[in-house]
Amino acid sequence: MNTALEALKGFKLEGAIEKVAPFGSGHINDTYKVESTCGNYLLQKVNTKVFQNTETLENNLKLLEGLQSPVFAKHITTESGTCFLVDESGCWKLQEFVSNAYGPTTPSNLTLVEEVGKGFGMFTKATASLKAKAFDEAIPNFHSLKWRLEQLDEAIALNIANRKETAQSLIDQVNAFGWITDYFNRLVDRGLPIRVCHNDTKIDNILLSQGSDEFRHVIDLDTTGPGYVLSDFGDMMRTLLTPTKEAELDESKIEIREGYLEALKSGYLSSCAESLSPLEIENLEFGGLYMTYMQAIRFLADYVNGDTYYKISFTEENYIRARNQLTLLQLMHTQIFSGKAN
Ligand code: GN1
Ligand code: MG
Repeated sequence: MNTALEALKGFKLEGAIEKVAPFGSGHINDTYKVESTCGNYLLQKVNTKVFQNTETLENNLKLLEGLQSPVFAKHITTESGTCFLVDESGCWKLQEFVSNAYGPTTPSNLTLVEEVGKGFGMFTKATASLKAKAFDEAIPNFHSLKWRLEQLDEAIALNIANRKETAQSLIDQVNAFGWITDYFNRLVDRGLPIRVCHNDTKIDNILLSQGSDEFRHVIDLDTTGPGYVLSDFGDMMRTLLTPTKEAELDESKIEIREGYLEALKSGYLSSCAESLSPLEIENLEFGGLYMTYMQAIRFLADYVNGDTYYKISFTEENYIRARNQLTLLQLMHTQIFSGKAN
């Protein structure tokens, strides 16, 4: 906590700090709620093993800030005018804590899902005027399925944690969905555009008003950069259609609830349909399969590697997460996509 207090000194904050306490449940960065005499803030310590290029983070966030859009929460700059502060203890950023707002963690009802869709749709619309080329990828190849598959192959070949055998049935399932890569490549060949994407549109990365569930802000902007609409719509499908959390122990609770995809799609398109091409709109549902597949591969590779990337709270957590993504993917395939591909 001392390092957090030290970092806070580098930001343009007027009041005296009263309290700093851990906040939220991200898998990568550490987040703190800061209470001060002139307001509350969210301080984030960026994981620099994952985000190795802090200059890229700075440039990308500046491009978003330039829009002055209410879609994003306001960042507090450092004494030298940057959004990120790099000191001996790491890389930090500070944003306003939005009062009377909350970050949903489970998609509890249809209205909430529609609102989340609307909010991320507002992100798509707000960023449509920006050139994707102006952004650099904060994590190179972040949403490249080809690269994610190569990483899994490498993890299996090295078998560092000696988990290849326990992972085998999941590896077989990944292989059985190999057609997803071909389907994606065909969409790219047909002209699927690269646009500015958030690249982490899971349910946790949005703020809604307490009580009314009205959209307030899109948060966790570090992965924003070039991408395909499949990533942003797909990650919402991955986290909004089933009531289960990623590490749900009871696999039988994973389901695609009736009406949820329609609510998500109608919320999303109500904000940004005019910013999307017909090819993008036609293929939104495939995004769910694409992102759920990629997330299964990422969790599985981390399990095989011995849990070096995602924070875990019990030994088999990455295995369970990968298993659950594959179960969800199977449901998406049969209930949403059957007849369209394969
Ligand atoms: C990570 O940091 P967090 O929890 O918002 C990850 C996402 C994954 C997600 C899975 C930089 O997001 O890509 O989809 O976990 N972020 C990074 O829950 O790897
Ligand atoms: Mg994130």
